[in-house]
Amino acid sequence: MERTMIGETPGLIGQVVKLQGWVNIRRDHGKLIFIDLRDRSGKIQMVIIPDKEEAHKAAKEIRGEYIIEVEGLVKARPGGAKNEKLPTGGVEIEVEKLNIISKPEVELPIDVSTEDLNLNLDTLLDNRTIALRNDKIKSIFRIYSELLRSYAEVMNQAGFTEIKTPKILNAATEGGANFFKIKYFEQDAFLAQSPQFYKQAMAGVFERVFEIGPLFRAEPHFTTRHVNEFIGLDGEMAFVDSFEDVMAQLEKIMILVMASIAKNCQADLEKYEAQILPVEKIPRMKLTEALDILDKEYGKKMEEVDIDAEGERMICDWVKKNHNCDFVFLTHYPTSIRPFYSMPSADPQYTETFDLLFMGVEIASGGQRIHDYNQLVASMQKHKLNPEDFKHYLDIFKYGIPPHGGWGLGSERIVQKILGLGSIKEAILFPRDVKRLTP
Ligand code: AMO
Repeated sequence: MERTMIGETPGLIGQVVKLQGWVNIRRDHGKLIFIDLRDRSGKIQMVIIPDKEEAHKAAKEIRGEYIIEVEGLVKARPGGAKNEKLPTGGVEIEVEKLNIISKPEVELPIDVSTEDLNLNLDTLLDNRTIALRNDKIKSIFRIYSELLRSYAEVMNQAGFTEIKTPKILNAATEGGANFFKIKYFEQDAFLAQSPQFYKQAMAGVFERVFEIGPLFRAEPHFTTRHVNEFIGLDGEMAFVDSFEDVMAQLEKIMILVMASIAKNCQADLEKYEAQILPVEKIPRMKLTEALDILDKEYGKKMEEVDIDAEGERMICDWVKKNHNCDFVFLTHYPTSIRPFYSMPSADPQYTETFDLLFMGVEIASGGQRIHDYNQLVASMQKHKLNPEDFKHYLDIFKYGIPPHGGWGLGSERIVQKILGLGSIKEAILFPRDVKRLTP
């Protein structure tokens, strides 16, 4: 007999089916044994009556997280679907045969059958492969999967070619000190902080490219929004008139991605009581305007033209109140705090760059890039970088490239914020932080 998925059972009343999955929980009522079984499509109640002697004997042995196979009759459940939120709440399985496929050797350290695990972050991450079996936690990664899927889909539709670029590099891409240096045979190498150079090079080949890939930052921070390995959703596009074109494109992408998640992950979002506000237009303001708002409305003064995590939260709060939007673009960051490849504005103290904030946190940075060879060499020198170290990158410009720009989006922060998770690490299967290299 072929395997049936639990989600299909409501349409199969009166038929005998074979199911395989995990035992969520077993409950005994007198001689009747009830088992909640789950597979990738859902969860269902099964009943084992004493008359089915062999199945009943096997069922008595069963505990939570046993992996079993059953054959049984799909029956309309007394009381119907109204007691249960599950789509399968209206049916149950009267088990005829039951086999144990695999079972835990030892007692599980945590009970994953409860709705909320209520564990502290370290316990949750230390027992990751087990905790991930919990329904509510699995929802995080179904939403994450939809984010990746829909990002790729909308980027393809917008004419972007998907690329994969190397993560072991001969130079640090983003400057600063937050790179990992590794031993690479006889020489030193760096783990990619971003696909910046390669995506720019490929914008000069395919016009529009995107990459979904791992990025590494040696940030010694213990915050709720930093990890040392994350997945970037990068985009780069050629023939832009200004960085406004880049923002307009990213705005379209975010509108479509958020709509996809809202549409395709309803049940998963509900578990977190998360609501996705439809996006139509993302407000834009200069960083200096944002700083004025912080000063006037929140009494917060920044010493330099820059914004910190608290300021980002406040600006998002202000935008939400005044524009009913969870997103905002802050633009024109000072040259001194942007990477050397950023296109300067007419006033060269500032750059044609932006950050995209979402529900209180920066989720993307981007802008127009310098595409003129001599201007780029001069900018490197200003940033105290040695052009000799960037020979291959500079070749892109030496041989000519159209005006271009792009963005880097942090995928995990998006999911963290949609679901209101306390830490970005909850949105990563196996997060890497300053102290954590396992599991
Ligand atoms: P930036 O350094 O701002 O820009 O990174 C882009 C986005 O990546 C995410 N991010 C992180 N997420 C989790 N943990 C971290 N430690 C971390 N660091 C960054 C954030 C951030 O907005 N090359 C440019 C992008 C570009 O201009 O195209 C860059 O890397 O969501």
